[in-house]
Amino acid sequence: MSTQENAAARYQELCRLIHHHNYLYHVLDCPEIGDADYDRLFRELQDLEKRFPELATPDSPTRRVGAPPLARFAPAPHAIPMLSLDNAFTEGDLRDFDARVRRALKVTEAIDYFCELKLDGLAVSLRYEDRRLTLGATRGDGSTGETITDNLRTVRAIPLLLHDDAPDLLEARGEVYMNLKEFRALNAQREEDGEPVFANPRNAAAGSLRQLDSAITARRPLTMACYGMGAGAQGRFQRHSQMLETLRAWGFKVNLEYCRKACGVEEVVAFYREVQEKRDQFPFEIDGVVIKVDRLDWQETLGATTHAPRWAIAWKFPPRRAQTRIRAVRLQVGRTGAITPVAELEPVRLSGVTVSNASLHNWDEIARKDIRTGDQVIVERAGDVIPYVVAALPELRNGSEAPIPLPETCPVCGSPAVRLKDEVVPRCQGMDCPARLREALRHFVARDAMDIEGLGGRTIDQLLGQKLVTSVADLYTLQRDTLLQLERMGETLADKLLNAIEASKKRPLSKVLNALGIRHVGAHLARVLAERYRSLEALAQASSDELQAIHEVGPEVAESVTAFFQAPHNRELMERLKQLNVLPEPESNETGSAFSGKTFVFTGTLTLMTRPEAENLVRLHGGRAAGTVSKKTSYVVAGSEAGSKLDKARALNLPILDEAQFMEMLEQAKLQDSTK
Ligand code: 3B9
Repeated sequence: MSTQENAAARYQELCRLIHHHNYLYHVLDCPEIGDADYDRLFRELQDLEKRFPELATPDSPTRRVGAPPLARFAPAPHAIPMLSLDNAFTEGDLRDFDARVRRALKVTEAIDYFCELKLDGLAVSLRYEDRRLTLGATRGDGSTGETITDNLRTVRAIPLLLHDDAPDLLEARGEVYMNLKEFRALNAQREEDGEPVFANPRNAAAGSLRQLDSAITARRPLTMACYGMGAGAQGRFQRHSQMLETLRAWGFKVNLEYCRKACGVEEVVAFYREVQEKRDQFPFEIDGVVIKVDRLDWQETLGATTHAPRWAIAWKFPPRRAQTRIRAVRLQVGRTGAITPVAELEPVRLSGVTVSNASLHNWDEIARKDIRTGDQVIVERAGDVIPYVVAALPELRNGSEAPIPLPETCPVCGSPAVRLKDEVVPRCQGMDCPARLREALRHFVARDAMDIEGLGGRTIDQLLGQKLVTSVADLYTLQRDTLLQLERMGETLADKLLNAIEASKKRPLSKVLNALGIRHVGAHLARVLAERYRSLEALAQASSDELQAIHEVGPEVAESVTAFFQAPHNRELMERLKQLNVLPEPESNETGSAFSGKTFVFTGTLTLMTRPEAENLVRLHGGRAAGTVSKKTSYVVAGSEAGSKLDKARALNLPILDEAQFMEMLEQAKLQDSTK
């Protein structure tokens, strides 16, 4: 045998061994060899791939350390949608669900349910072709996610290669998450490195999966458990539980040991109570249990709405609470001048993280709950949201507690703080308030605004402290020498920052509009406005009536926009930005745009793909898919047995395509968009 053939044989053997030990460790949780032996095998494989690069395959275990960084994530249309779950919050909700199920199925006896844990992570979909992982995607909006295959390959619990008996095409779905132990270790390390810590395991998992550089994902302790299938299940199973067992047999991690078959609603309730009781003992964070009708034929009969199956429900746990004391109350001034009270707490642990601040919302809430500085209080944290003070415990007072007064002046600049009649918080009226400017700057440079990377809170504070910036426009006058005088600012960093500032002069109009922080105009409305107007000048001239003619723009938004552009200091700001060459670009479609501005309506039965698939492909190329035919429809695609929509299209004299013509257009669009 030649060296080459030897190498190939050893390569295959090593891949097989490493896959096997990976599986034992990360999926089954029962390793057969120690870390050192595993590392030896792994290094031998790496070495072999270095010497014989032609041997390396995409599903090599070495790929788990990451691939070259991407410029962006490609859209990943889901042929079968990734649905979410309806929620139950009380036992009554659960009983209603059971009643609905039995009524729809016309069944009087107890239903077999399959109960699972609801892991607090991120839903992903994994596609396998010929048993190899070919596509990994996020859920996105359920019909289109993002392609994150390189990132998912780094997750050790995700098989790169399925066992022999798996079907040729398979889509597994489940949750990527982080175990609490690893989450705490990761945060401890970040704290040590001076990096911001993650608020919870879910954010840590999300932040890790969102990396364009999969080498970063590879260093994060992610894992994944499956709870269902997209493609590949058809006609193969009778029961959901059987499908999960089979997924496990094919190589996936399925948390079956935490699941339970429950016959009838009483057993479901018992399961829920048991799990809630043990909530703190699981190695991962859960936010409830998921209850599914086990029989797949019944699932089919029950069907789904556009957003969730009717055969499943998530029964959520109440948010976690803890008791602690309010040490002091700090007043925060936002970018609109809103002054909000924040309680500084004696640190307390709550669902795996230390909480030392909690929102008090506003003075109406403070009065209603009679909260005082020094009080013992109950704090609550539901999912991702900031912890807040639920209630005070007045019976624990010792007399030293003090009421929280409504401020009459801004705590930062001393300007009058005025509470308007419809508002819940007082607002600082100072136009030059440093706190407002600080928040305005932070908002201005944020990712979905001007996206000026490298301009973090600390640098902003330095710039403000030295009065180098007194308006967002001043960012564009910063000189290299000035920056270099700042603490911790080296040449590399200064140049990077200057480049980022320069690049931000040409952001899409929607980002610039968002950056300006016009009241009621967030990222979404900014896009809506930017699609209608081509420049800031054009928008500045729009009347309130004209604005209200836009779908989604009501009187409040319209007034806010016109008021913004009428205010003299905003006019000055616009003028200055223009002089400094900050010239927003008219909106264009970032991804595929062959169909940009075109609206498609599908009617009748398609044979080559499903309607959601076809609609996703239209969107992928920048077009819109609508459900009803109107004058604004660009094309009607008619499958067989098309009905009234086709008649209407004829009546309106719209272009009508058959399926083959549509496929041809799609091919053209693919070509056009791929050469961009
Ligand atoms: C199309 C657990 C979670 C979960 C389902 C879960 C989240 C979602 C779900 C998955 N934990 N289980 N299960 N333990 N966090 C049940 C919503 N299922 C689907 O997404 C789904 C999608 C389906 C059926 C189920 O069928 C259709 C096919 C074509 C069109 C419409 C529906």
